[in-house]
Amino acid sequence: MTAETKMDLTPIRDYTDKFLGWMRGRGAVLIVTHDHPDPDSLAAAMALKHLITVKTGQPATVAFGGMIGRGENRVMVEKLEIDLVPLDSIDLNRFPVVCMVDSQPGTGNNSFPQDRKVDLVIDHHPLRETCQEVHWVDVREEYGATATMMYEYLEAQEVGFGTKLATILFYAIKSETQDLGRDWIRADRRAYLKLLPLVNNSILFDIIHPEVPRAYFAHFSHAIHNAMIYKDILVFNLYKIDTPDMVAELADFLLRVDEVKLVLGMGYYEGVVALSFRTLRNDLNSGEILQKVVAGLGTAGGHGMIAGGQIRDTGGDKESLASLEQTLTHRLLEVMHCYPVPGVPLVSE
Ligand SMILES: [Mn+2]
Repeated sequence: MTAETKMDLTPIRDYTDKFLGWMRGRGAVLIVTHDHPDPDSLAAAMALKHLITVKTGQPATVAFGGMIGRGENRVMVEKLEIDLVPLDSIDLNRFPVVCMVDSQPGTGNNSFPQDRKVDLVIDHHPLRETCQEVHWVDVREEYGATATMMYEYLEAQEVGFGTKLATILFYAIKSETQDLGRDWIRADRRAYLKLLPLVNNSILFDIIHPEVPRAYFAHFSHAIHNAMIYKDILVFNLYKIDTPDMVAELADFLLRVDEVKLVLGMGYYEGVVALSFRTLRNDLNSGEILQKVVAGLGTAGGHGMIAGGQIRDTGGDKESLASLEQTLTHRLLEVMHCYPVPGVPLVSE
């Protein structure tokens, strides 16, 4: 064993022993992901389900809000047989135990009713006050992925798992940290390296290179053509979209523009404006910046270099969305102390 892979799992074993002991015999378990779940929340949920099933024998159901839109995620759910149901399709009273992964109560990015009790939270986003009401809380803000925490749980409990779950966990760490290039720590690298030999690389290839509909390219085209650059900040507006996670995908894509260090993107899906914020600067706190930008309008949260947000109860027509873009741009420039600065289009014909 090299120094890199060595780790004292005793505290994690003790903690997981305790909550598994508490859970044992309490009945059906519900595991909630954040809305429009990404690979990290899906992986964490599937790993927790596996852990609970093996260790307690209790049935566990994974439920999500929103939709699974992104091509990579759809291929992942299909090929890796990820078994999950929409949150609004189940009777919540059937579940005496509720767990939440990669999210926390009251963040605005999950659809679990706020007046209902959550028993266990596993997350790597900044700790929220609402977790004071939660019995079992493991929030490690420094971790790059919740999947890394779940890998450590399985390891500490000596629970074996197959190539499918290994591939899910590996892909989660890979995509969430962009191959250990963004917001990662040694623990993520350790889990990534330990999972690598267990991965089904043919399925992994299919996930990374999914077939996508023509509409996917239309979103790219819209974003590229209406993106505006203000100094080193790029803002784009997708207006109405059919897959909310397109905003995050395009935010990552447009962050590659050489003079750009910050990207804010927005898109409207079923009554909610989805926001994505990305930066290459590691001296900034993306979650806090986006929270200031949406103050009084919506909710936001995130890590150092990536953040997401939601604005509800807003018009979905072109004028309302254009005016919201103006408001958010103005606020972001003020937060970054560079208002006013003229905007120039990313591309000009
Ligand atoms: Mn995550």
